[in-house]
Amino acid sequence: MITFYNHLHAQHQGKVEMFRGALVPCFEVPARADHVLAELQRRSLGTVQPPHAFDDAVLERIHSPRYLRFLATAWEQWVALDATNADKDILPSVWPTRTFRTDIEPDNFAAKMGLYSFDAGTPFTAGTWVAARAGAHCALSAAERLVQGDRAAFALSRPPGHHAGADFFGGYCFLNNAALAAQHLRDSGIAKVALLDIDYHHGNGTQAIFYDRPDVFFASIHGDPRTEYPFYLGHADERGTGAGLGTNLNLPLPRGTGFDVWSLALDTALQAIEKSGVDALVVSLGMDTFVGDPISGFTLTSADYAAVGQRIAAAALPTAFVFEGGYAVAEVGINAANVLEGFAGA
Ligand code: Q9C
Ligand code: ZN
Repeated sequence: MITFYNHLHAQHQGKVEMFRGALVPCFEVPARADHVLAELQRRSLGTVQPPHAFDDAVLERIHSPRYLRFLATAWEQWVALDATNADKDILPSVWPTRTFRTDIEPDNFAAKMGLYSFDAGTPFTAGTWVAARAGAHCALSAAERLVQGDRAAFALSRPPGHHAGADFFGGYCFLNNAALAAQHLRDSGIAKVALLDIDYHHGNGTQAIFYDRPDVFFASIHGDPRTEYPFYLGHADERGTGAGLGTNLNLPLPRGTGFDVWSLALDTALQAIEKSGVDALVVSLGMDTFVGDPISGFTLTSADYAAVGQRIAAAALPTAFVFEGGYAVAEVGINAANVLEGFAGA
C-alpha cells in the first residue's frame, strides 16, 4: 500500500491549547506522524511518497471560499496586528453562539478567529496553512490512487481533519482531509462512497458536510458525546436529513469501552456500509481509541488494531486510510501500522 506522507506537517507545531482554564502543552505534536512513518519504514510496509500537487480550487469542493481565504491569510493578519505576535500561537476567545449573525465577516481579527472556529484547543501557527494544505493533498493523492485502481492507500498527515467543517476549524483540525478524499472519489466518477470514522471523537465536521447527501454514507464509532468531545454532535438519533436521510450512522459508546464491545460496533458499521451499496471507502483512522491515550477513554490494545485492519479489509472495498487523532505518541506508530498490516495481510 502506498503512503502519501505530508513532508510539511511539522510546519504546524502548536505550543499550547486551552484546558481547564490554563494553557497546556499541545497533545497534537509533530512526533505523532514521525513515529508512524518510522514504523512503516521499519516494517517495510509499502512505499512512501510526498503528496501530488492539486489546484487550490479543489478545496472549495468541501470548504467555503471565505473560510479558505481566512486560513490562507490568518497568520499575516495576526502579525500585522503586532510584530511581537510572531512568537505566539493564535487562539480564539470569542464566538458567535445562538442569536448572533455569521453572514457578515467582521473586520476585527479576533472576531474572525471566533467566526471560523468552535474551540480554544486548536492553535493556529505560522505554518498551519502550509501544513494543512499539504495534508489535504495527501488525502487527495490517496483518493486518486483508488481511482487508478489501487486496493488501498494511506494519507499520513497532520494536522488531522475530521472535526473541521465546511467553514470552521476545531479539535486540532483545519481542512477535512477525509471529506476531501471522499469528494474527490465522487468527482472522479465513483457513484457512492462510504466514510468510516474510527477516531475516538465523533467526526462532527465530516458528518455535517455530508448530512444531507445520499451519495456519501457516514458511519462513526466514538465516545458518547454526552460526556466526550466534541459534545454537541454524534448522538445515535442523527441519521441524516432530506435526501441524505438514512445515510448517517452514529454508534456512540461509553467511556471505558473495550475491544469486545467496540468490535461489535465496527461490525455493525461495516455491515451498514456493505448494505449501502458503495464503491469505495475512506477511513478516518484515529488511533486515540488506544488504552494508553492521554485524552480519550476506550481501551483497545496494540494487538487489537491488526484485527481492526482485517475486518475493514473484509468489506472488500477500495480503501483510503486518512490519519486522524491518537496522542499516545510512543505507541501511535505501532498501532497505526498494525491496522495497515492487518488490512494488507487479510
Ligand atoms: N485537553 C482529534 O482527535 N480537546 N481531535 C480535548 C484535552 C479536543 C481531538 C481536551 C480533542 C480533539 C482529531
Ligand atoms: Zn480524536
